[in-house]
Amino acid sequence: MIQRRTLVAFAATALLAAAPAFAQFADRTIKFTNGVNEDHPVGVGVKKMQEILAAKTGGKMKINAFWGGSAGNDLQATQALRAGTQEMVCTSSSPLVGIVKELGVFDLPFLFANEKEADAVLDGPAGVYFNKKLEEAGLVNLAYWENGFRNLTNSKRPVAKVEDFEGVKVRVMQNNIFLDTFKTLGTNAVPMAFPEVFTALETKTIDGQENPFVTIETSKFNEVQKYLSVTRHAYTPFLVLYSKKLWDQLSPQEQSVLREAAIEGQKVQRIANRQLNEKSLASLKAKGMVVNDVTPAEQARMFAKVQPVYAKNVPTIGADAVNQVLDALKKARGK
Ligand code: TK8
Repeated sequence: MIQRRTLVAFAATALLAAAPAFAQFADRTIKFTNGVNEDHPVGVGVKKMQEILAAKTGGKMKINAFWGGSAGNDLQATQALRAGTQEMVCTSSSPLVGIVKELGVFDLPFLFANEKEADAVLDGPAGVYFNKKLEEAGLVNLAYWENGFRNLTNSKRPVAKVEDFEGVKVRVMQNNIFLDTFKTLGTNAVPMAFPEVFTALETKTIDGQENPFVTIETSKFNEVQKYLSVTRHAYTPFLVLYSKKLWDQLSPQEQSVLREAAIEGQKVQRIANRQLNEKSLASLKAKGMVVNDVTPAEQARMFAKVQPVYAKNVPTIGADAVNQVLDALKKARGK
């Protein structure tokens, strides 16, 4: 009996060995562009994806990653995905509102209080809802990764209360809601693509910008910015997008390995990002930035001041999308 079983197992192994290895996978080099630099935790996520692809496809599927906006900005890359001339991009949701207006909900100021709330929204039915909208626009979202809570930096003056925003020239993402928010707060807001920000700060074309600590540090904005304000005014997720046109040409096995890789990448990326967040703040201080905390009372005043941004933009985003997120938030807050 034991002998027969052993024989059957032996035959099965022999059969597997005889089949051409990894036949379900084609040789593919996937172009994956990033605005952030490779030392951002997105680099940890991409590396994880590369390892999984190497192991599960016998090295047939590879990711060729580009960093620091060296292969164009996120909006250009996203359009290339839609046209089917590039496979992947990791982008903030914000520059994409012209393509999927519903994503604007993530741009509403002071919407999320912490990462737990963001995860609850993105990893639940609301996340699926936005994925569907993206897919209708020719974009397959493999996973939500993290940039983090955004904070203001500038070279003009310490910003700790509402009045301090007045007249500071701040770069915002190419996004109407951010433009509206920063105008409403009193700044002179200028939309600009991310790869142009460092030089614009260096040449004083603009006074400031806003991004999470980790992105501020890995993009070296501290070299050209003096003041950092812990405003935490928005959490705009990273989307890990694949061109739908090119996705539809993949075999089901290729698709499932890519999905798995992006989700495994998400796990290590989020952990790395959260571990680095406080370290980056300390390191930015050590490198000479003046850090201004924003008290909860001041944050509440900022929130009150930007209420018109909600009134003006919610109709454009659509009640459906806003309610998806608000419902998930209510649940996450236990209400
Ligand atoms: C990285 C961008 C960037 C974003 C921005 O490509 O534009 O400020 O926060 O970090 O997605």
